[in-house]
Amino acid sequence: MSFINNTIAIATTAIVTTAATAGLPNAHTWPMEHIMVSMDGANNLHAHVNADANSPIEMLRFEGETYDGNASALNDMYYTDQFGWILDGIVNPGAGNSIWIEMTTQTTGLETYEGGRRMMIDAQTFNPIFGTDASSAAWQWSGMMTHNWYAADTLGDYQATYRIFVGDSAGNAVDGFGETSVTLYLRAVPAPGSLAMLGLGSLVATRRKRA
Ligand SMILES: [Cu+2]
Repeated sequence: MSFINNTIAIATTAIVTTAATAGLPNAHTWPMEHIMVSMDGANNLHAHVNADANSPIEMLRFEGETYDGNASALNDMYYTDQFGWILDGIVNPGAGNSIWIEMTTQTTGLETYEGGRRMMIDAQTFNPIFGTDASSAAWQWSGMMTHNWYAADTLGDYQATYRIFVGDSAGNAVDGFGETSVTLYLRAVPAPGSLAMLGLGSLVATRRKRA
């Protein structure tokens, strides 16, 4: 696995929107919110994200949409792929090792499914990760920009805290590297048009009753 500085690549792809693919969720309604993972000269990892408890990333439900295959886990859920893991600068975990991200605590009801590059949603696995559906709490990160899918079926605030460390191929922490942690904040919110839609629905129902 090679870890390279992909900051320049991100700058050029950030302005490109994704194309909707039939049967898959659509990411193009949100800007990216990157979790920047870096390594200093003493081999200590660092992570930075701008979204905090006061500015959580919103999860939205898209009424009437259904998704195919593993992506069907997002059906009728509030979801987002806005958060993306990205390397910042040169990160060298050593031959055979990689960066592992382990969910240590999270709000009950928060689910995560594996994503990838937003330009290639049809290549994403949508496998449950970070403990969702009894999956491992630890996820081996490729080092490439990865936008995982966060989902919940209930309105409200959610958060998840992750341990970020250098591990071998089996996920065992490797000596000589300093680990770090980061907390992501999310909020499941009603869609902007949902109240108007409710109003329209009740109007139609009233008319039917009178007919
Ligand atoms: Cu991104």
